[in-house]
Amino acid sequence: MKPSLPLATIAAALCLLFIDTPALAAPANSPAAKAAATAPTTRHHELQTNIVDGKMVFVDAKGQVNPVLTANTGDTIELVLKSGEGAEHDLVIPELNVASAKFSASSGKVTVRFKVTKAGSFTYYCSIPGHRQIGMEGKLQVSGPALADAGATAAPAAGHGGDAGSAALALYTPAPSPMRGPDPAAVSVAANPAQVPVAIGARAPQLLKYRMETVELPGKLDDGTTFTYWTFNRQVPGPMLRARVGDTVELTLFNAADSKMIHSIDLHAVTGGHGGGQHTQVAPGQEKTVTFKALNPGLYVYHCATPLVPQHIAAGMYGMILVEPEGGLAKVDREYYVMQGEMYTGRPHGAPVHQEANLEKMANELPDYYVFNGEVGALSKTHKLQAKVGETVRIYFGVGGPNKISSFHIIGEIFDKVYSEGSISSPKHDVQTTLVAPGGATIVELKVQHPGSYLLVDHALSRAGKGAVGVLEVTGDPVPGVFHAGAHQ
Ligand SMILES: [Cu+2]
Repeated sequence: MKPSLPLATIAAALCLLFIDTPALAAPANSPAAKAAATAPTTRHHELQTNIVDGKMVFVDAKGQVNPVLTANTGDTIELVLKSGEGAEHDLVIPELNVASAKFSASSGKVTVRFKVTKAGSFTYYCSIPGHRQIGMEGKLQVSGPALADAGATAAPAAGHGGDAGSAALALYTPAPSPMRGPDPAAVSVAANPAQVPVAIGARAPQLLKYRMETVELPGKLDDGTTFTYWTFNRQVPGPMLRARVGDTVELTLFNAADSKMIHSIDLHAVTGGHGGGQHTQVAPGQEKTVTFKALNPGLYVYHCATPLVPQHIAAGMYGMILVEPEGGLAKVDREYYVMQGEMYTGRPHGAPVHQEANLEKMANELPDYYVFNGEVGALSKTHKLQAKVGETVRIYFGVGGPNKISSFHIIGEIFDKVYSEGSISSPKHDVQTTLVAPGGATIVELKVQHPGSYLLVDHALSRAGKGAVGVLEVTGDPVPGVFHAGAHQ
């Protein structure tokens, strides 16, 4: 998929977070006259991908980062490509209609070979979304006259490389993802909203150690529809973390060995280091650790911060950390953990297929699905919220996004307290609907006073039809006078 201009612009802006120095090496100098006199030859280059100074780059056999490749018209160029850190990449030169096969730790080396027939300066880069913007690009300088027989700008040379998984020239046309049926291996990734860590209470600050794993896996998006989720701990949202103000948190992020992508974590509760994103860019099979002090109480979103960031978020990479104030929060009868996100898929909502992420729709903010806890039905079928009449329920509610604001509402209930924007200091009282920003959170509390099925929705109600519905099931006897159907008795 070739990023659209707005997408590339966003990605480039995000990459400013990570890139401190220009990615390109010094330009080559190949005098045209000398080049023209050189007989055509085959130029062999080995390029290995890696992460250098927080950037993704190509490195040649001499250790040169994003080397300038040189050739003369008529030469054949053979590129042997290997994923040094294990993540999936490719190499394309759209101006020359050159594209390698994708390569990763599991594919081994691939080879792309082509003949150059046109002089000029051409850009090679990785076409995996976000990778070019975070550093994976370099130049191919071709000297000499254009060849008279140049029909195409590149032509396949005879024979292919002998490496495992080798691939020859392919025209650069972004391949539409093939339609395939729902993945039979898909599992539910929906986080159980009742899995909330125990309250901190009144203890003194201490050191907490958390370990999380990023996992890419096929999950059930809806009945008969699956999707390749990218997750923290195989669930959406990722696990809720809980600390108190003043705690020191040591967080280790391990990226599963079979991941195709680099992943990371940016926690909005963290001061410094891009919230952790700067120092947790983790290649498949690796792990990285950051340590931070929880300086401010509140409810905070965390998310993957690897380009293309909205793509990683839309695939499920978000969660929340609660930082309790000194002395803890007031006791309630039940606590729940709910997050909203939107998803952009290649096929329409409800298609009985394995859905692929659609980055054009993401750039245009036109989601096909809105979900609570990762999948359609997560909170209306798989894990309903439960309470009994007379109990006080607290919901930790956040929006992963990546793009859409939620107008969070429970049909037939009123929030007795809302800690807007996750700020614990001073709640609002008696609220019907509360806005929650992407990358933002809120805490709502309600005492349930009448039995029934209460629907959790985003009150932008078209989104209910796209999946954003949950259920709070309240059991028990009605309180006289609160509500009954029919006339006053
Ligand atoms: Cu990620």
